[in-house]
This record gives sequence, C-alpha cells and structure tokens, in this order.
Amino acid sequence: MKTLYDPIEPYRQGMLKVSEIHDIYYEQCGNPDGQPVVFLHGGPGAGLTADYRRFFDPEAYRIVLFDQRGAGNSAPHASLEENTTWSLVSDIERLRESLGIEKWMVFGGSWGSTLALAYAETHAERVSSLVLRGIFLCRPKEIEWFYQEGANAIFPDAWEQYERVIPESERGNMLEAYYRRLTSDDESVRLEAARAWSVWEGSALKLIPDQKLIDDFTEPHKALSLARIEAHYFMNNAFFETDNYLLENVGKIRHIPAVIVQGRYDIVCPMMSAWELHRAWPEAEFIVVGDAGHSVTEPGITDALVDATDRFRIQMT
Ligand code: STX
Repeated sequence: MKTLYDPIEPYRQGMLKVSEIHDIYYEQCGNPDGQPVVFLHGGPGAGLTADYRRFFDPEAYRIVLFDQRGAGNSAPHASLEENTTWSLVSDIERLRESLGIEKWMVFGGSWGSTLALAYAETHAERVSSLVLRGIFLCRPKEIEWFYQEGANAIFPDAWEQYERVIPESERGNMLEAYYRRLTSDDESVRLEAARAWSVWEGSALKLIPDQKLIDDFTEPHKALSLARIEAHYFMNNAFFETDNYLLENVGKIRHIPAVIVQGRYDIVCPMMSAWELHRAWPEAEFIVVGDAGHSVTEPGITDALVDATDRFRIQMT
C-alpha cells in the first residue's frame, strides 16, 4: 500500500487577482523544475489542507495548489458574487499563464473532479493527464441523493442534525431551505445552518465514520465557505447548460491519459456517476477501491492516487 509523501512546505506562495472583487491564494511545492500538476480541491468551497501537497513525488513534480474563489485563504471569504464554475475555469487558466506553464496534470476529487472535467473539456490542449477521484458530475440527481433523499437511508443518525435546522414545513426542498438561511442577513442564522450542513457532509465521508474529522466541520471559517458556496453552486446546477453537460462533452478529452479512482461505498458521490463516466470514457483507467467511501484519506484511495501520480511520473521521464 502506498501512503502520502512526507509533509512539505511551499517554496512560494502568493495572491492572484482574478476579478474586480476576487483574489485567490496559491502555493507551489516540490521541484520548481519538475512536471507541473494543479490540485483542485472539493466542495466547492472546502479550501486546501496541507496534506493535499503530499500526493506527488516532490522531486518529480512542481505542485501548484490554490484556494478556489471564496475558499480557504482566498478573499473575500465565502463570497458568492462572481463565483461560478466558469469563473473558476478561467482562474485556472489565469494561474497557469501567470506561472509560465504550458501544460499540466490536473488532479481533483469530488467537486475537484467536476471542476477538472469542466476545465479539461474547455482547455483540453493544456492538460497532459487527469487523475480523478470520487466522481461528482453535479447533476440534479446527485444533489438530490445527498441533500434531499437517498444518503439519509445510510446515515439516518447524522441526518437528524441536518434536518433539525429546517422546520418541517420547509423540508420538501432542503437545498432551498438551507440556501435561504446560508444567505440570511443574520450571522447567527448563517452560522447555525453552515455548521449543520457541513457536519452532515463530514459525517458521510468515510466508510467508518471518524469523529475527529466530523468535529473539524464545525469550525466556522471552513463551515461557512463550504456550505454557502456549495448551496450556491447546487441551486444553479453548477452553471451547466444541461444536466449531463460533463458526460456530453467527454469526447473532447478522451485522448488525454487519465485515471479514475472511486470508492465502492462512497455515499457522498455514489459510484453510479463514476460508472457512467467510465462507460462514456472507456480509455481512462478505472479503479474501484472495494473498501472505501468518499474520503481522500481512506487508505485504499490514497494508495491508488499516489500510485497513479507515480506512474505518470515514470511515463513522462
Ligand atoms: N460535495 C462534494 C465534495 O466535493 C458535494 C466534497 N465533499 N466533501 C468534501 O468535498 C471535503 C471533504 C473536501 C469537505
């Protein structure tokens, strides 16, 4: 089993102005002369953690990580203005250009896989390879599964605290009810909703729930950006023109070397979507981890991802 590389610190960090209102935080780690890779975090709105630097051989890769609009250290925090999938896609291009990179590996899980697909389908010539995990195509049926009906059958205990924040009369549309509270003028209403939303997501991440991980989701800074930005994107179906947008456009990227890693017992992003992507894109290597849920920290998922970046390293040198 492969595990994460040793912890590393960035050799450079910065803020990039991407619009009138948004500045995004980015960092570079590993080898400045190495193979470029960009890491796309989840949510949307979850932001980076230091462990995300550790999926790549630091001697082989020039690792670029950034907080998407409104997330992590990007500013303004948790802002929904000028915050769409297509603005994130253009931020990735702006970051690539500002760093003088021709082409890069794109690595993303969960919402990071959604964004990776949207970016690659728009700028295929800039993508050398793709490593995707916990596939999320951000379709209405996936959003409904996790936030309205489906996942609650597996985690009814955690669901109770998610449901409790919303009065019974509004439970017919949980996403709308949450969105109203997450965008309330009352800070305490926003925070209560953000915590309950985020704890629900944290509770369903792993095959075996991890209380310490769940508790991290009550932290206000992280909970507010995650919940507000997710609800905003999901209310807008990720700003895609059609429900199956990413599958319909997969023909634009089928020539790009790719690995898809999926946990069999992923409750946040059930395997149905990874399977449909695999069917639409048979050339991509498809790895199902039999004893994992959604989290990138589950041993089988980490093993498959590190192995994928190691193999791309060997192929390209
Ligand atoms: N959200 C899917 C997603 O991208 C529906 C995601 N889920 N949990 C996470 O991301 C974190 C563990 C990164 C918060």
